[in-house]
Amino acid sequence: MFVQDLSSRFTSRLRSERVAAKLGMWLGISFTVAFATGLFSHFVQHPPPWLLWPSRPVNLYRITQGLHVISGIATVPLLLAKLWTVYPKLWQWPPLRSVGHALERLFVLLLVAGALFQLVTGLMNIAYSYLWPFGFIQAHYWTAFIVYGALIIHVVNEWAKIRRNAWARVDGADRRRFLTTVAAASGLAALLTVGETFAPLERLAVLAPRNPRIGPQGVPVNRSAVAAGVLDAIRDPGYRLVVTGAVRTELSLTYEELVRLPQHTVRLPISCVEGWSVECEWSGVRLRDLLLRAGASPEAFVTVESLEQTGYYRSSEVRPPHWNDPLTLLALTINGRTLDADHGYPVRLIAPNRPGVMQTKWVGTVRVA
Ligand SMILES: Nc1nc2c(c(=O)[nH]1)N[C@H]1C(S)=C(S)[C@@H](COP(=O)(O)O)O[C@H]1N2
Ligand SMILES: [Mo]
Repeated sequence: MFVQDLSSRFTSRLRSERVAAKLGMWLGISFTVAFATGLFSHFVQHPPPWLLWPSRPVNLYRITQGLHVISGIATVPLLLAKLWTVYPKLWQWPPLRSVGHALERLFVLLLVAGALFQLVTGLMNIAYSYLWPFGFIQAHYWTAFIVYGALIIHVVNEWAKIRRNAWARVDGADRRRFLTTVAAASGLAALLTVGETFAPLERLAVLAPRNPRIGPQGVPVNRSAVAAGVLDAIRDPGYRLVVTGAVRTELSLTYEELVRLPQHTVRLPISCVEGWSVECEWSGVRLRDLLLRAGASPEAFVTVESLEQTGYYRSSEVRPPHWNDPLTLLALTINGRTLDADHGYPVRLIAPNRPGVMQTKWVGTVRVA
């Protein structure tokens, strides 16, 4: 019986093994950057008990997380081009030649499905549309291992083709033009987003969901005081900042007492995990000064708790390298003005080299473990 291999019906001259290999190499780089920076972000937010991240360099997390989101965005044109280049293979005949071939195709399927899932849900996440019924963070984390594992298997399986093609010149001006166009689209996507974290290019950030200058006091906000349900608690004249737990002397300070303590000024960024970041000038009380005054051990683990009653980010852990750092403040002002309710009035944590989600707002309690 004659069976036609349908994959031969696709005749675009732009498709070639070498074009596919080049795109694959670029994707290998962007996926590696995204995977490495993603793992870093995960272990900064969920460190095992023995892991003490340094508080310097001040901008490290800002850079790695900016790279994470921007490499994801730059991947979109690369992945679409790669899928267009190789999709005739979907119709190859016979579809499964052997057990080995079946497994190979299964891993390619996992790779493609997983990569599309990461990009689509990742883009929806940075656009603040949480339309799916599962937890983004868990799904994004575990799918990353599936995708990266399938990628390694794919590279091993295709190694002969990669060696043959990846460093060789692409033949044909039309194919080279195609690759240049894809690279330009990828670079443009990155360029139109990078301004959400790199201030000099802020005006180009038309693809960025957050403009780093728009918000109360010129700084964006993810969770407002109204959304967090803290308006009554932060206006309560009975407000006290309490330092408690494993301390020699518990402290309970009114807002006026905090204002009268020695104030320090620092320049530190808010680096949201969703990619935007903005540097501000903060002033307030050093967390270290309060903890040492309360008699906490310099090795103690500390938790900063918000007046917010529920919500994922109502508290965060501050380990010794961070709270001993003189730059770590319980801030009372932002850019020279009393904190807006949305930025954490009366008191918010600000520390160097730390994700935005761990810069707790509306702080009521500092608990020493
Ligand atoms: N209590 C509390 N603090 C919080 C949050 C929150 O939801 N609750 N959101 C965090 C997130 S995700 C970020 S990016 C920063 C943003 O700070 P800003 O609103 O002052 O820009 O606050 C963090 N602090
Ligand atoms: Mo954030």
